[in-house]
Amino acid sequence: MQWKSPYLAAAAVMPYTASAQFATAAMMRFQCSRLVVERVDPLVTPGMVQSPHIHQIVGGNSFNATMTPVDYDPSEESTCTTCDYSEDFSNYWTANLYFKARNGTYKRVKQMVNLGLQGTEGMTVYYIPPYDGKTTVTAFKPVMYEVMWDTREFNDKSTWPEDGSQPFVYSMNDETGYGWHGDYLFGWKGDALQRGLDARCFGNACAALETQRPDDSMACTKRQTVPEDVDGWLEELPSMVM
Ligand SMILES: [Cu+2]
Repeated sequence: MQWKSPYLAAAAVMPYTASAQFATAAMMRFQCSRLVVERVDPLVTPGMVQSPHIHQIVGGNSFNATMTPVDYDPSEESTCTTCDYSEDFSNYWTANLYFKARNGTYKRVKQMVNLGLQGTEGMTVYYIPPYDGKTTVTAFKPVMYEVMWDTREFNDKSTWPEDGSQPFVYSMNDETGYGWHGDYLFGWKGDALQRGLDARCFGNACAALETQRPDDSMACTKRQTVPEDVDGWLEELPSMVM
């Protein structure tokens, strides 16, 4: 991965360079703000608190370590969601990015909100409507997401490693960038997603779907299962404290 300053971007299935096209393509594109930052992963390490590394999670507030797919319905269990589309109680989560300073301490790099959207950290979620019989279709999965990091706080190169190497590391202690990953647990209420796709909803507001104001989505948060500092300078990556 190439590290770009002042912003870094990554998408679950798309390269960074494709993201500009998403902003104008006919697809659902919406903000889901930060719900919580914690070491929980109900798919990779179900029931485990804490999981081996830390994620930022967005979406429905019923997120927890034990969400058995199919049996557990986040749209029934949640009382709010951080997403613009208020019927989307899905959870989306991604590995966090850290800045590793010359003195060996770490600080989490905050995620930033995409062009035209409002929220707190989080990610941009995209859903692609079904083939309309006209446009060229490729083998995209219907959901993808994009995360951007605001690295401006770490622009001072005198704080970077002395050997000239780049200073960013993913929460799995991955300095190469190849290990970035995200996961997803479906939680749309009833047939809401199908309704939205059938109506060829576009952007983050659509007559076929219920939406909420950014103030409401940002007010939806969840306490960490195990409280720990995620914003200060850390001696070690949370992933390395086992
Ligand atoms: Cu992970």
